Amino acid sequence: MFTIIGERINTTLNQVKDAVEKRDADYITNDVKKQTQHGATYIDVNAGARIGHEEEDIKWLLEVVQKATDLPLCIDSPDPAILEMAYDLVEKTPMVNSISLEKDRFDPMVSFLKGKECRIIALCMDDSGMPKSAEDVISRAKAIVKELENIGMKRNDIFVDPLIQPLSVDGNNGPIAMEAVKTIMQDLEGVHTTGGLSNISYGLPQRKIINRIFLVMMMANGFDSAIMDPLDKDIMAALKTGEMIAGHDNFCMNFIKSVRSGEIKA
Ligand code: THG
Repeated sequence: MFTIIGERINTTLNQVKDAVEKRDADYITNDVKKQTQHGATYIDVNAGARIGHEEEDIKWLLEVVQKATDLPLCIDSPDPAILEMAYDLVEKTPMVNSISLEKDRFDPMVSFLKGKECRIIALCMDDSGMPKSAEDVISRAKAIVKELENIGMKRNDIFVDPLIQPLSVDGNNGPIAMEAVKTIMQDLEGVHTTGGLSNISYGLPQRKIINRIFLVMMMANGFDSAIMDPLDKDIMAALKTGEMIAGHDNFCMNFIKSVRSGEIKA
């Protein structure tokens, strides 16, 4: 089954930032309830945008979000200390977003993850910077999965993020992501792949159609999770249709159900 990580509780979004600043629990509760109703698997929680306030903001958010949903959370921060603190505040086994091969991130993350029950997003990033080719992504994916297996993590709990980069920066960023995902899913059997879908369309007009077509093309290469907006009806329709065409919808029941409920309407 495709894993939908609902991206909307993120203080880079102005309305979320305002709500967090004002401690407006109703706004957050309402948004989380909607993401839950629309089929999110995890709710991503990122409080990184108010510099100097991440710790107090994420504490408050985790409490409010968990009151609003039974879904597990995806705790999202570049700071290992924040992730470690957040881990202790969640009730359900979380997705931890994220670890990378960058030394000052990798070492503290490994010591905190050892023996912990969780799922993990592994970024294909190391100290030499962003990957420049599919081969770069694939070699980092293999290296980080090996390290995570060494500390006892199961492939089924590892979500490799190939680091989707904008087409507006390099026209090859689509093919790089697709080729990397295809090889990762073949060569590292059992892992998942995920990533921030909307990165692909950064700097271009009409971003939604780009994100939507990109999602289905990635799915054709084995992509089985995304950090995305579950309230975007069109992308959710594309996802369900893609799942059916990829052979992941027994007797097309999910598709038919979504048509009957009005969620999918061409
Ligand atoms: N990989 C991993 N984690 C991530 C990312 C990733 N976490 C953060 C981010 N990238 C994914 N989350 C979001 C959250 C919201 C939006 C995009 C990605 C979003 N963006 C609109 C935009 O880009 O135009 C903002 C528009 C608005 O203000 O509403 O909604 O890649 N592991």
